[in-house]
Amino acid sequence: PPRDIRGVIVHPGLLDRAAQEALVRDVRTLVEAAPLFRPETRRGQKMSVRMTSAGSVGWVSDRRGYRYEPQHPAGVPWPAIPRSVLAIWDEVAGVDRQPDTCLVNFYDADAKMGMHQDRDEADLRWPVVSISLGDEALFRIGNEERGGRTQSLWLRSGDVAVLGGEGRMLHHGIDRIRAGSSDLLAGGGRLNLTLRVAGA
Ligand code: MD3
Ligand code: FE
Repeated sequence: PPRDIRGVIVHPGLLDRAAQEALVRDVRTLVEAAPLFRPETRRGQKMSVRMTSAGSVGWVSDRRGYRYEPQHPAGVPWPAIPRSVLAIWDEVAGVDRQPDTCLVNFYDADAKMGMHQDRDEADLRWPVVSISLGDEALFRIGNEERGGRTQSLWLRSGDVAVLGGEGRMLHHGIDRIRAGSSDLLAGGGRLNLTLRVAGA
């Protein structure tokens, strides 16, 4: 059954092994068209997570800041969001609107993501759907304001989270990956796919 952690709805093991393998194949094809890159923060620090996107726009970050752009940094359009990924949105998002972007995050054994809010989308009322594949990740959920108490939980391969309503504006991050905890990805690591409505 789904778990509700302060408005963050987690569906543990929603995706079976075959569905996870199919997603990994589709993401591999996507990454061939739009290679993973390491974004830089506004302060010029390379992030440890490697990223790319699919959809009509994709998330980029550099010294000019965080934003959605219609092209990969290499100057090519982002590939389409795979049908396999859109089908998961349709199953869990609960809204009559399709996402226009899918962010692909790849974590190697040492990657992490600091606490942040997702607020680069034009309308913050649309939910975000997150799909975890590969190694387990220690996910931390905070508050709408910075600081305060936090709750941690492990996200495992095949888990799907829906961040909507009360959960949408909470600070959150990935403290660490449990390297070697999954054999889904050859070479190890973790993939996280986040589907969003970025445009107006
Ligand atoms: C809670 N990614 O890409 S996904 C991100 O596992 C991001 O790669 C993490 O945070 C990852 O922005 C966490 C789960 C998630 C995504 C969006 C959220 C949790 C969220 C938005 C609001 C609250
Ligand atoms: Fe986020």
